[in-house]
Amino acid sequence: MYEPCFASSFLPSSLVHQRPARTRVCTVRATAAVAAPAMTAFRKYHGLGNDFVLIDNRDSETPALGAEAAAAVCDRHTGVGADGVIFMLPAATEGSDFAMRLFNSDGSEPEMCGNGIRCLARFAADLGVRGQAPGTFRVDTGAGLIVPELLDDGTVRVDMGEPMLSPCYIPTTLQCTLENSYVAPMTVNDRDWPTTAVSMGNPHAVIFVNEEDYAKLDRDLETIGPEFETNHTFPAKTNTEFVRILAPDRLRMLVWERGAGRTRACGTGACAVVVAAVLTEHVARGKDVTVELPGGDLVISWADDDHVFMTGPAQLVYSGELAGDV
Ligand code: ZDP
Repeated sequence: MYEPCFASSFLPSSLVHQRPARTRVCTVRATAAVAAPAMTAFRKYHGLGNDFVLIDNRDSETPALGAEAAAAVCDRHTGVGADGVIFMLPAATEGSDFAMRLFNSDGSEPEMCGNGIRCLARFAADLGVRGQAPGTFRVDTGAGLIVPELLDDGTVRVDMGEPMLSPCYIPTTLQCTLENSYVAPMTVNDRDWPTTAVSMGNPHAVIFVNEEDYAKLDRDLETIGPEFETNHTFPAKTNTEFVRILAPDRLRMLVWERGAGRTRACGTGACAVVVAAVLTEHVARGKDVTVELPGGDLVISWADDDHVFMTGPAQLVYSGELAGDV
């Protein structure tokens, strides 16, 4: 387990010679580092089994790992094993506390990550980072400013901002617009799937299915998932959620993530699912909806001010150091 020399610095001492801005380091470890390969301190967290390697990168605008190294870290046999790697970067806009960037497990870079930002908020709190408002962080992301709040019960509630429904912004060529009741067919494996496209900063294709199709999709997800992910109607690829309506306030979803495949949970996906369910009049606007994911439940509401709120857990798994040659 990694132990920093000083509580004020989360940097591994082996990196200090490259990062003079943070100075107070015990001599022995700094000397030893000259011969050792560069090590990068990390902590691993998960939100409902959607797991991430988190790196404190506030001393540089450039992520400590490139896309290829991040993908290697995510490998479950030769790396740490994760669905993505998340970097806490210096604030990018006035009034924010820090910025988030992440790589999916295949090395692609998404705009946002719902489970990941809950983990990032927990990570920041665990490192002693203080937001400008107590218990709340203002985070710059590729989807704009996102605001997670640490609740007393240990869960994290996130203001995920407003969904985007305009096809050109999602981006999709499917005309899931008001004129079409927000549903358009996506053809995959010779079948037309009624799809609602929603962006939570990142693209989502939401498909409501019956119990029988849900079970079959679950069995076949590894083969059919990539067909949705790379469908030509989503030029930036897409995350895909298959959803069953269990009750007006309870949905169950299965997810195939862009760049990460089958995951146990997807926060932006759960938000997109509730937005799609409101648009298609399956659930009510402004009410808490429980979304059952393979890894557990998230509570989502699409509030009257258009912002989507997501509440769920984020847990520390362990701390460590990445070897320089991962
Ligand atoms: O948009 C994408 O490429 C997603 N794979 C990003 C990750 C989304 C995530 N699962 C979430 O919780 O929102 C982390």
